[in-house]
Amino acid sequence: MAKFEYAPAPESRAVVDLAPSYGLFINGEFTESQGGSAFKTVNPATEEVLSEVTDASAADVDRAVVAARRAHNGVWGRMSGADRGKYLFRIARILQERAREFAVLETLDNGKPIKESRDVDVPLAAAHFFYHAGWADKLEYAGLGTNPRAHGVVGQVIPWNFPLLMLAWKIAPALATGNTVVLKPAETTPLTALLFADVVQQADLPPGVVNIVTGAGATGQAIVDHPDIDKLAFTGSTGVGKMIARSIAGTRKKATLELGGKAANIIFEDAAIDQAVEGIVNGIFFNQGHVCCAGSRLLVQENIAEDVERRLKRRLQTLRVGDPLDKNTDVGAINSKAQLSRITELTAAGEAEGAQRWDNGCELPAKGFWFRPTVFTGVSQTHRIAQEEIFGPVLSVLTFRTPQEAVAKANNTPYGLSAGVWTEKGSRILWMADQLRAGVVWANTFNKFDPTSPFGGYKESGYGREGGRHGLSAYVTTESNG
Ligand code: TAP
Repeated sequence: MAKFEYAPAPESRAVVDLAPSYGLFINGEFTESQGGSAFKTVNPATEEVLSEVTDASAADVDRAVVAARRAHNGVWGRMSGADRGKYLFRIARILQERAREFAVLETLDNGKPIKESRDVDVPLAAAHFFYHAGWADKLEYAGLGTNPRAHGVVGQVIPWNFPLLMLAWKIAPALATGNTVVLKPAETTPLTALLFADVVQQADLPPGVVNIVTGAGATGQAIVDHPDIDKLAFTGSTGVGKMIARSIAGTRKKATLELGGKAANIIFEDAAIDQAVEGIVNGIFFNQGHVCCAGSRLLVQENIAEDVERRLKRRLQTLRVGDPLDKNTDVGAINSKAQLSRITELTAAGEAEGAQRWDNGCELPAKGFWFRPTVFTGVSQTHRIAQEEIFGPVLSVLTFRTPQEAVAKANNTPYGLSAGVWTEKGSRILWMADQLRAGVVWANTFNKFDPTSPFGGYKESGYGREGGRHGLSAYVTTESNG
């Protein structure tokens, strides 16, 4: 099917003011590293170097933790909830005021389409601060237990797929509950976290309440291992999550782990097929499939499978893949060369194991990291592409005959983060939601996020929840939970 020709509609990047290099944000100001080195962060759509960023050493992490402890004991931990709330409201408003700057920078550093950073990442990040600002003076009435108190200093390590949004998921509840933070953004996407440091200054937050240390895995490990961290909040791969759990076993540190997923998006024969096709596209091609809760396994009822596949492939041929800054782009660049290699390796395994590979045949830019929207049919449950997280724009299609079989196949995964159900029958939605071992079950929609709604996984997708009252509870101790 032919696509409409659109003239290019690039968003201007003039709104972003990039420094050639960045230090670390410790105790309210940008400082030089002590013994660390530097690395470059690139635009994955062009391979252009955007800036040079500090690879923080263990000594830098220690300075950040000391600053956070001082800020917690001296100011933030003693401040009334109402006053903390004012700071969070201020941050939320500044994020809204500077929304375009954040959206363009996120797209440059991450490769995601501007329409997603503009309409999803940045508004949701602001919404998280607004939501948690509202809780700051009401914690005693949140049903968290008797006399909720902050842990103290929280170490936070986040991934590259939603850099600003994951920062908001971490920092907003931590600050609302009276904790101070040391946060490490991912190596390939540090820039919006550094711009957030600017927002922290603009909001006049007391020094040391938020500290941003950039770096790679070793910097994250230094945060995990630091003896004066009271709680850890990690989002990332299950492999690193397990290492963290091992590192802190036997210590007094609390932890929440938000890890990987291999969600089933389940389409019943009575579903509204065209709407379901949109839900499939949103489920796996949103954010290039770099989504922990992506609907990467399509389970479709056998008698409608051919029809769904035909309509899906036709729809995928209309997706625009290319310049992430173009407002018409649907699918942007893969975040890094390493991630592209992983997707390439896993899709090759899918073919080798006997699944049928199809892609939308679109033209790809000559420079940068790109992968065509891809669908595998004839997938069986033992295939690697049905078991392992690909974290790219790749859908594995399986079929089922009965609701029981759909549940058995959906739950046949080490993960349990999310699932989707498409049917016209309300009772079936409720039955499925009850049977599926997944932290979030969407019905007749997919990838919907809201700060009021707890998000998190079962099994190897981690433990703890983020968002809603359940997310707050991870950031406090009470007389009942110690
Ligand atoms: P990871 O490789 O696990 O990296 C996540 C973060 O941990 C990065 O900041 C990383 O630094 C850091 N890190 C690496 N090794 C570490 C160590 N030994 N100790 C402490 N920190 C360490 O994951 P990723 O590739 O960035 O993200 C993709 C994964 O995250 C996927 O599996 C996805 O499902 C999961 N994810 C889950 C969720 C939720 S909410 N469940 C949300 C988004 C992503 P570097 O950047 O230098 O590697």
